[in-house]
Amino acid sequence: MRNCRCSPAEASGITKEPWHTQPHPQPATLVTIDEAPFVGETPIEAINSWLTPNSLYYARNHYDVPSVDISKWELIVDGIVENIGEFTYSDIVEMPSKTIPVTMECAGNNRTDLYPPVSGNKFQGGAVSTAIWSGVPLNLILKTLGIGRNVKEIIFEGLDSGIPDGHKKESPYGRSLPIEIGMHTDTILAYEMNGESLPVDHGYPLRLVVPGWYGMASVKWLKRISLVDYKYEGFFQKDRYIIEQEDSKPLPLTLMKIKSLFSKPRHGEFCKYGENKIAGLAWSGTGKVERVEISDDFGKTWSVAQLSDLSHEYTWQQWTFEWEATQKGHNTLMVRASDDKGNTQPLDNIWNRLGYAVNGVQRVCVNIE
Ligand SMILES: Nc1nc2c(c(=O)[nH]1)N[C@H]1C(S)=C(S)[C@@H](COP(=O)(O)O)O[C@H]1N2
Ligand SMILES: [Mo]
Repeated sequence: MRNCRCSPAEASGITKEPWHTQPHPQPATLVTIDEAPFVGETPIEAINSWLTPNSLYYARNHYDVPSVDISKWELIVDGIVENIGEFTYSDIVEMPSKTIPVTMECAGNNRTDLYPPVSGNKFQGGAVSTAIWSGVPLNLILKTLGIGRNVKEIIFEGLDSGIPDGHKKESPYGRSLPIEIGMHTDTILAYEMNGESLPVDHGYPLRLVVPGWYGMASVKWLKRISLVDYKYEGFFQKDRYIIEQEDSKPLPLTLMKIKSLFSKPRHGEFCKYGENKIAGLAWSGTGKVERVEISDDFGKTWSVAQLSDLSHEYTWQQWTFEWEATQKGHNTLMVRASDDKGNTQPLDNIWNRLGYAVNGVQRVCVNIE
């Protein structure tokens, strides 16, 4: 186990920067991970509030962002349906809507914590955000059209397309969901994000939002939805967003794993000798966050943190803890969350070639004056 994320040299070199006595400047933009197509993560300093402003919500684009002429845009719903659906933007916004706050994490978040390093977007911890989404429940549209017999999956196709790695043919970004997930009352086609019209980077004019799932499921810039009686095997279903396993079939990623983070203190910060109020966030797609624990002795003992009452089914929760620093100099703090389905974060990250679902216990190193 790597006890500390800073090397001894780095630890001894933690210097008293002027910023530590002043409020952190709030960066106004995303941290660029890739320029074309644009990929950006929320700056670590901004991951301290329950809701993420649209301008700081992480963005993960596989291809160039499509621009849409709304007067020509249409959503097609076809496949095994009694009536094929064609919806204009105004058809969609006039239907009964639902508003749900959701925490969404990219499956590649914290990929840079893996050792040996893996290829892929170099996300640190900022590819996770929370927004309040409004849109039409997908089941409402499907029920109106009439679902045919033997439907197994729903395929969602985006307007963005390109040539996936190692392939020759161009294909759109596409993903499928089991019919039961698509029919869940909280699976929505969203056209609003935090009360604003969906920003272009986040899927304007319409995107899928699948609460509890890693971000890849929530297809942006929707063009077509097809009901099928087979297993969809597109690139982003079969070749990506899977955990490869020795001697057995790859595991497709679905629900977000239990995870937690520190928003205060940050790695490398100074803390007081004695009482310090520390805080952070915890979330899980597999259940309700039930317990958050803190350790300052490399996991030998754990103390329970306070969880905020505010509890939406699909969002992260804030936690706080009064930490008594009894040892001057360099200290390592660890945070570990568990959910009500018995899932707990592992002490160490589980390495996988594509660098997904990294949810090992996070550590911060602090200096006590
Ligand atoms: N059409 C389309 N949908 C997409 C993607 C994409 O590249 N194209 N990226 C997916 C991935 S991997 C994630 S993590 C989320 C990110 O959504 P955001 O950019 O709004 O944060 O969108 C998903 N939906
Ligand atoms: Mo992602």
